[in-house]
Amino acid sequence: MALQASSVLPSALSLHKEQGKLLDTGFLGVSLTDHHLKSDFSPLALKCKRESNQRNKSLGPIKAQTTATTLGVNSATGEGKKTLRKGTVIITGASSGLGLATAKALAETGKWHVIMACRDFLKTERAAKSVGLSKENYTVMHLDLSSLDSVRQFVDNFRRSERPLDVLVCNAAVYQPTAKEPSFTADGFELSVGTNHLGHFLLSRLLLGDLTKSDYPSKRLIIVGSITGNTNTLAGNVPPKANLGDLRGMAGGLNGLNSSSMIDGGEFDGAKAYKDSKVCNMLTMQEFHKRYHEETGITFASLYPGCIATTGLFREHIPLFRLLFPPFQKYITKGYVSEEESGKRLAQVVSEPSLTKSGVYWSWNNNSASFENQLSQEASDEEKARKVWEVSEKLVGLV
Ligand code: NDP
Ligand code: PMR
Repeated sequence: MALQASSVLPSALSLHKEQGKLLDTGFLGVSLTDHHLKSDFSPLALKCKRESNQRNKSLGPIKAQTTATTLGVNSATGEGKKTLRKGTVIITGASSGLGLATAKALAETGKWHVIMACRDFLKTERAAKSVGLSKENYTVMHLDLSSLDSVRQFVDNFRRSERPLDVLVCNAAVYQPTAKEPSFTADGFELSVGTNHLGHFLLSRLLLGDLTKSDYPSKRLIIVGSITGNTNTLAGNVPPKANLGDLRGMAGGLNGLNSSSMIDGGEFDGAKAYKDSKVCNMLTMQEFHKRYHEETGITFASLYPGCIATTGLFREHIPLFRLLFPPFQKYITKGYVSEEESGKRLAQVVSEPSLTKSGVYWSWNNNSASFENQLSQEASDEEKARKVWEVSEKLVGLV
């Protein structure tokens, strides 16, 4: 049986000590010297990425930039001055953590109206107040990603608001590391993949036309990914590892009845289901880019915002994990970022003119400088991206 590192961090560490294998197999069975593993922050990787970033800055955004002077602008008063109109951004899961911090970072610029697309209205209103959002900068709209009906209803409601859609951020997620049995969405899909991937897949497919219509200078669709879905990193090699296999469970509907609840057809594992869902998120971004970037001019992007070890994502983890995870990330892996910093990062991907390149998985180095990161083999597998897309569109009823 695979070592369940996610079940409890310190005991996972001591297990290897007891077995005397720490030196042989490295940290949690992951060899630290394995040349296949690339730290996100390796100086060489950073240098290459910065160079390609520079190249792309000069080439990539031309199309979007040239439209900036004519589109998405308001003609201001008598002087004939033109200003960029306020952008509208939908952020799913904006009631806490990364989503809330991003809503705050964008709203306080005064340049964005944030649609907080959330399942709990009251919680979201309270959260908005707690971070000082002012009323004219946000609207709460109901969205439960674990129900395809709710996704469709959200899209209808949003259209009725008659706001343009300039940026969509697929951020919401659930993580069930301690669940012994799978739970399911309203449509019968395993909950993590159903919510984190399938709900967002339907949402973004339905809203693609709305984004395309936007006259904003740089319209974007952003799907939040993670390091833990990327097996070319140390974090991505902590068991259980992401692996979509041949998608047999997904093709069977992830319902745990006539098919497995896991994408690869294996036994249920909540931590793996989450990581698999993040691989789907990152593959979906690339498939969107391949199919629609040229035609629509939309920037499709994903990101790893850093390890925001204090968020509600870990609410179902055991208390000891929640206690030790933040200091572990702060002082040992040094991968920790505050919610505020992570919000600034995602806000950059939403609005920075320098981050208009499409098809990119963004990360940040220890100085908080963004760079184009490399996805694992599986998370950048074109054939898998196509298959995930095709199976997903069947599951959500688009074909
Ligand atoms: P939080 O738990 O703080 O935020 C998750 C949000 O998703 C909450 O607003 C939650 O709503 C919402 N949500 C959950 N289920 C649904 C649903 N069915 N319908 C609508 N909304 C739902 O976690 P984070 O801020 O950490 O996570 C945000 C994103 O960041 C996720 O995509 C995660 O994968 C990613 N990420 C997080 C990292 C971290 O270290 N924390 C690292 C890398 C990526 P509610 O408040 O109602 O529960
Ligand atoms: Mg990880 C550079 C090392 C690094 C980073 C950046 C993360 C991020 N983690 C790292 C290393 C390790 N983690 C190591 C060596 C271990 C073994 C002790 C370890 C363990 C661990 C656990 C048990 N880590 C975890 C868990 C979780 O339950 C979290 C998870 O997988 O959630 C899906 C998690 C995470 N580690 C991260 C990040 C960003 C997470 C959580 C969030 C996410 O990917 O969305």
